[in-house]
Amino acid sequence: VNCDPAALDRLRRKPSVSFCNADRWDPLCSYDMTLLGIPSDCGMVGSSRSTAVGPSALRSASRIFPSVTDEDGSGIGWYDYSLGRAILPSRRIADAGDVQMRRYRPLDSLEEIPLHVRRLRENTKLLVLVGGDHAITYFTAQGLDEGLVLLFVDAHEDATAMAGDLPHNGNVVSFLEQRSEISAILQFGLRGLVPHQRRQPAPHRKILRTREQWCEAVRENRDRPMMLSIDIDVLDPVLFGSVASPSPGGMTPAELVNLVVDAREAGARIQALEIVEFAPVAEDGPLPAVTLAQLVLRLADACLGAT
Ligand SMILES: [Mn+2]
Repeated sequence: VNCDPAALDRLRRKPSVSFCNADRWDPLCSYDMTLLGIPSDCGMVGSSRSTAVGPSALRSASRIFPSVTDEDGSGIGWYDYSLGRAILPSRRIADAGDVQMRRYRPLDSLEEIPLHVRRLRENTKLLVLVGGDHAITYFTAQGLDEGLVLLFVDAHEDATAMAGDLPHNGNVVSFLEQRSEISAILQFGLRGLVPHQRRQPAPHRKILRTREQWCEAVRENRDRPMMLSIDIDVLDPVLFGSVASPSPGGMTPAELVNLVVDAREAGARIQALEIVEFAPVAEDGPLPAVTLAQLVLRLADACLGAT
């Protein structure tokens, strides 16, 4: 894997449409938020859908929310009627394109992910990573700071037994549990039924069932760097069905935003917001991608907090 920054920058695919029409990422500028697409489906098991189209579907839908820039280069943000206030006001947003997935050498592409994450964090407060299947978390987390706390919001535990050298979207948490640079894994949103003999979590992995437990666990870890990994199947599939493994029940988009607001108010310093498992197919129509585009803006606002 080539570590030269300029060579790494050339490896990212430049999309024809950027997220919300934002500027292309430039190493000489600084940003509040940079979006990176990771169109991997290497870790998908048991679904005919693919997460490889996630970033491009999101970008296309986001065109109806164009970002507008002031004379000084900062964004003017968006007014959110449902919140009754501006979101992402004065925030500088960039789109860094997609990690290039090489079909014949997928492992090379996956192993480059931490390098891209480190590179983009040099001039970015909040990195927004759009997958891709949930196995990418194994690689994105390696690009963040030592002692990382992983906030893992998902309908599923993703902790089945490890098999082989690389994670898939059903066992990525088992692999993440083994990484010494991750100090805690806090899971929220689990639902549904599995066979009763599930593995016990490692001592540093906590399954949180209530908002109070969530806030308390975030508060205990507030001095550590954090990454928020959201499996979009945590939403109710009636409201958002473009996922590989829908599970009945689940959150509304507004509840998900409020969960992140709670985390920030409990002191979370979120370095990266990751959204995975978006797997649209043509018959879903355009609505899920529009829902997700709005949600990405609201979640990023919740992570960054007041200007
Ligand atoms: Mn997952």
